Amino acid sequence: MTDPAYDLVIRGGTVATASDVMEADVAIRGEEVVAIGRDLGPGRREIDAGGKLVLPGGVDPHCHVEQLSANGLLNADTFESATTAAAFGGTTTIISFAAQHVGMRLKTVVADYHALAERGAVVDYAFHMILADPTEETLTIDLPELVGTGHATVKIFMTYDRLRVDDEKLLDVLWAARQNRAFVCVHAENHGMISWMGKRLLEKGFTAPRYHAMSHPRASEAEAFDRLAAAARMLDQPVMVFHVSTKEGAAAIRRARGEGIKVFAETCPQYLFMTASDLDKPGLEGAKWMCSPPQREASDQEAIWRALELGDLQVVSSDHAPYRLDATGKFSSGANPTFKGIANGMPGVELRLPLLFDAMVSKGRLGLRKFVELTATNPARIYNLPGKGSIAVGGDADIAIWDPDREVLIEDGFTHDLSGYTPYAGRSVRGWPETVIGRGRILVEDGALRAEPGSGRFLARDAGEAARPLGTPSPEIALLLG
Ligand code: DUC
Ligand code: ZN
Ligand code: ZN
Repeated sequence: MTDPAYDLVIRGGTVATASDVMEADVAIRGEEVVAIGRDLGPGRREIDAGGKLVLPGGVDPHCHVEQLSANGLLNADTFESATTAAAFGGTTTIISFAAQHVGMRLKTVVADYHALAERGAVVDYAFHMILADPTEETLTIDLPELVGTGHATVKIFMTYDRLRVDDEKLLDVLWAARQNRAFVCVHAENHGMISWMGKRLLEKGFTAPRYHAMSHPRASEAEAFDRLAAAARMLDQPVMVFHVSTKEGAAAIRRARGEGIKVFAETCPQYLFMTASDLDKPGLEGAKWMCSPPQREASDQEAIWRALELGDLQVVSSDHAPYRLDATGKFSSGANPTFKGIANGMPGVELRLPLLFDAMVSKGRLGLRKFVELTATNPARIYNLPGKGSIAVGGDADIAIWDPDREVLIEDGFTHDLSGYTPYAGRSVRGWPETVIGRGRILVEDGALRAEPGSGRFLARDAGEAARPLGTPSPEIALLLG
C-alpha cells in the first residue's frame, strides 16, 4: 500500500480566510498546509469537518503572561496556563511582553522571559519589549541587539507611575525605533488627568471599584492619542495605539490616519462587550472588571464597532492580564483597598475568539471574513508574523475547526487560565473551536489538551511593513537625519 500523501487532511469543511470562504479540504504535511482543494488524496489522519468552519488559528498580539508589574506583583498565569487557555479558545499564536522596570537591563529581562516561555508555551509566541527605563544603554546598545535577534516591537506607557515616559522620552523611543527599524506600541492615556481625578475621588471618599472608571476621564484617551500622533508625524515613525476605549479615541485615530499619519490601532472585547456599569457591584466585586483604560458606554461600543468596520482600528486583541481575587492578585494591597490599590486587568485570551465569533458570525455583525481579519490576519500582518494568520499553501498549519452551532454557557471554572474567574460568567455564546491545530500538531481535541508544555516556538521577526516610515519627516527631522 502506498504511503498517504498527507499527514493530516481536514475534509469537507467551510474554509475561511480574510478574503475567501469556500468548501474545501485542507491537507497538511509536517508543520505546513500543502494543499487546499476538493477531493484531496488521503491523509495518515483525517478529520471530518462537514458542517464545520475551518479557520486560521487566532493571533492574539496583546497578552500579559507571567509578567511582573511595576508594583512587584506577578500576574496569575504561567506561559503554560496562558497558552493552554489560548489554545482552548482557538488562538495559536500570542505576543506577550518582556517587561523591563526601572533599573533593569533590557537584554536580561528579555532572556528571562524567553526562559519562562521556552519551558511552558504550548502555542507559538513572540515578545513586545516594555521599555520602562529607556536609558542610553537601553536604546543604543540593547535595543539594536534585540531587534537583531527578532524582537521587533516595543511597548511604552504614557501613564502609570514607574512606567510612563514623558513627551521627551516618547520622542527618544520613537527616534530609536526609527533608527533600528522597530515598531512602537503605546498605552496612551493622559497621566495628569488620571492622577488629578483619582486623587480628588479618593479625597471625597469615592473609593469603590466603580470609581476606577471615572478616574480615567474620557478626555484622557483622545488627548494622549492626539499627542502621540503628533510625535509620530514629527518623526515619521509609525505607531500602534493599544486598547481604544472611547468614541473620541476612535475619532482621534481616524483623524490621524486621515491626515496621513501612519497610525494603527486595536481594541479589545472588554470595550465591545462591557460598559462602566459592569464595575458597579456591591463591595469589591467590581474589581473583577477593572482594567485600564476602563470600559465606557454603549455609545462607545457602537463607535468602536464602526471604527473596526471602517478599518480605522485593525485588530481586536485580548489584553489578557489575569489576577486572582486574593492577596496574590487584585487585593495585594490589603483586604479593603481603594480602587487605586487594585491591580488592573482581566483574563481574556481564551474567550476573545468565542465572544467575537458569537457577535460577528453567529449574530452577523461584520461577518466571518472580518472576524478572521481582525483576530488573525491583521495582527499577523501588522506584527510581521509570516506564515501565521491565514490558511494558505506554504503557511503554517495553524487551524481552528469551529462548530458554528455549539452553544456554550460561560461560567467560572470553565476557562483554563489561573485567575480563578471569568468576567464573562453567565453569558452564552454560539460557536466554539472544537479542534485546534498549531503547526500541524493537534493542540486541543475532544475537550483535552494534546500538546506538551514547551512545544510552542519563539517567532523571531523583524518589524516588516508596518514599521516602515512613510519617508515624509518634518524639515527639522530631515535635517537631523542628514
Ligand atoms: N491595563 C494595562 O495597561 N495593562 C494590563 C491590564 C490593564 O488593564
Ligand atoms: Zn496598556
Ligand atoms: Zn496590556
